[in-house]
This record gives sequence, structure tokens and C-alpha cells, in this order.
Amino acid sequence: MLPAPSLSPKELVNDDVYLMSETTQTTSPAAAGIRQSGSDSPAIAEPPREKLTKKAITADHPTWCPGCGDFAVLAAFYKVLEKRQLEHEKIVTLAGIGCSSRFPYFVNGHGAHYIHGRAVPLASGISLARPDLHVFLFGGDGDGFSIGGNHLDHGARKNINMTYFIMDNFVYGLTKKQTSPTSPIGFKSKTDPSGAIDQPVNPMKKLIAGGATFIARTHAAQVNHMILMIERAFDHQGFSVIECLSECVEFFPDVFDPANPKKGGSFEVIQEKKWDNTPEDELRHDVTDELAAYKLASLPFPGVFGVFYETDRPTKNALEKKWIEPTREKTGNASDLEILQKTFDRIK
Ligand SMILES: Cc1ncc(C[n+]2csc(CCOP(=O)(O)OP(=O)(O)O)c2C)c(N)n1
Ligand code: SF4
Ligand SMILES: [Mg+2]
Repeated sequence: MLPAPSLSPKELVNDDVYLMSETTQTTSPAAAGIRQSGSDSPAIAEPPREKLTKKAITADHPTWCPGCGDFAVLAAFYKVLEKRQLEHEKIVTLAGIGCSSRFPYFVNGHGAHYIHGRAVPLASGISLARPDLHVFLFGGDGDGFSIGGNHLDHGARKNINMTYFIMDNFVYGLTKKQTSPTSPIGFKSKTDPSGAIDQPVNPMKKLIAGGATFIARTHAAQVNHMILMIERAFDHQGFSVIECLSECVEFFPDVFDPANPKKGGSFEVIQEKKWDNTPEDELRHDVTDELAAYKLASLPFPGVFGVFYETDRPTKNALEKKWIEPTREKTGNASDLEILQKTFDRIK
């Protein structure tokens, strides 16, 4: 189990106090926590590299509306790449379709803007084929919980290695204000002119039930907290998901103010167990307790923020590797191309 966060609650709610730790400002892949290639290729000595800066990570200028919550998410992601020195060729940034799904355009690295709702299958293929890459997936509530809801469940139960960051704005932003699966009852939109009548999805409950092995919740107005959640998700082996309340200022303004202290709300952070045998610890949250996570997920809006659930379960990546390697040996360690060629030759 990973250690509990080392930032104090004050640090977590104050965007201005985040400082990069001295120990993490390094270009060494091992020290930076970069997953090493799962292949057996001999290590090639790499020349020393320049420190990765925000400038090098930045690609196109974001095209979101001024004030959109997604800008803060991008800034938090840049910070993590910079802090962990995650080189361009070691990451892949993927997305479906939506305003939030424009994300890969703005990150200098491998990336793809894919079909609406189909980003999890794409990410799954990349994750399984390229264990040396860290797969980051970004998208919206519509992409993740509506059209892609089924894929989300299967990525979760298979525990495929990736970090999925869902920018939940309770609306379809790109297509200009339709009810989304997380829109609250009564929300007036182009699809529900007299107010939504359907019970919304509870993302945390869906993810717990689906079998995701790391589940967290954050808010785009809390940059330090977002950074911490992304890092925790990145360090987790398996299907890690973060739901982030990210305001659509155009089509659902102010909806997340109740969780924003700068707008009179309250941002309540989950206090995780420290296992220090103190009476206070009895009240803290055990992230490995699925039922406790479910209870937290049942709290009324705006709920609480932090890690709801985390468990160790073998990833599909690791399980597949166990039979891919002996099978490869049987072919005399032939390359993918050679195996493909042999298959074609057989069916000629
Ligand atoms: C198969 C398919 N169905 C519908 C659409 C239209 N469409 C594009 S984005 C979108 C919803 C976007 O909402 P969300 O995922 O919440 O992202 P946001 O724009 O709010 O960030 C829809 C319905 C599409 N592009 N492809
Ligand atoms: S429409 Fe909403 S979600 Fe889309 S860019 Fe504008 S503010 Fe952001
Ligand atoms: Mg949305």
C-alpha cells in the first residue's frame, strides 16, 4: 500500500503553497518513478538530458472558453510531468471526444484524440502492447459515464494499467448544453428544457462497483489537490481513475461553488488512516475498505475529496505477460513482424 499523502490539509486547499520537493527534481528515470520497459532488450546508455520544463511539455495553446475549469487540470498535469520528469516518449495522452477530450492536443508527447466514448479500449490496447509507456487518459462525464460507460466498467474489472482523469462538468459542453449522465435532477438543458428527470450516475459508486483499483475525487479549483491525486494515481499499478469537478463556465456556471472555499463553499478532504494506534485514527478512512468507500460516495453533494479506494490486484498487463513470454520463447523469440509473416505464409 502506498503511504498516505504528506501534504497537510492547509497545503491541500491552498493553490499557492505547492512547492516541488528537492528530492523529486531529478532527471533519473528510476528516481522519477518512471516505469521501465517490460521488454528484454539490452539497456542502451542514454546521453544526459536537459531538465524537462513546462515549455517543452506544452504543445498547442488550449482552445477552451476563458474561465473553463479544464485549464487548471492541464496546469496540474504539466506540473506532474515536470515534477516527475516524465519524458515525452515515456507517456501517452489519450482522449475521446468533448471539450475536455481536447487535452492531448495541448501535451507534447505521444497522443490521440479518439472516437467519442471509445478511449478506454484504445488506451487498453496501448497499455497492453507498450508496458514501457504510462497511459494517461482524459475525458468528460459524457465520454466516460454515458457512451463510454460500458468500456469504463471493463477497463476497471480487467485492471488495465492506466490513469483515467474524468473532467466532470455535469453537462455536455462541446455539443452546447445537453443533459449528461451526472447532471442533477432539475437541470434545464436543450435535451431537458423543463429540467432533468433522470437519476444521475454516482461516479464513485460506479467505479467501486466496476472494480477500479484506485478511485479518487478532486476539484479543478484545488490545483495542489489535483496534483497530489494525479501523482497517487500515477504511482498505482492498475486502473486508476480520478473524477474531477471541472466547471463549464459557459453551460453550467457556479455549479461547483459549494465545494470551493474561494466562493463560499467548503472543500472537505478525506482524512486517511495513518495506522498510528491513536483514537483519532479510528475515525479516519481506510482506503482499502470498499464499504467505507461506498459510504463516502453516498454523502450528499458536494461530498468529500481525496482517495476513496485503493487496492492491489494483479493487472491484466502482468497476467498476460505470464503467458506471452513462454509463448514467445516457443517461437524462438521471433519478432512480431516475423510471426505475422509466418501467419500470412501459412494462409497463402
Ligand atoms: C458516437 C458519437 N456520438 C455523439 C457524438 C457527439 N458528441 C460529441 S462530444 C459529446 C459529449 C461531450 O460531453 P462530455 O463528454 O461531458 O465532454 P465535455 O464537452 O463536457 O467536456 C457528444 C454527445 C459524437 N461525437 N460521437
Ligand atoms: S463549453 Fe464549457 S467545457 Fe467547453 S470549453 Fe467552454 S467552458 Fe469549457
Ligand atoms: Mg461534460
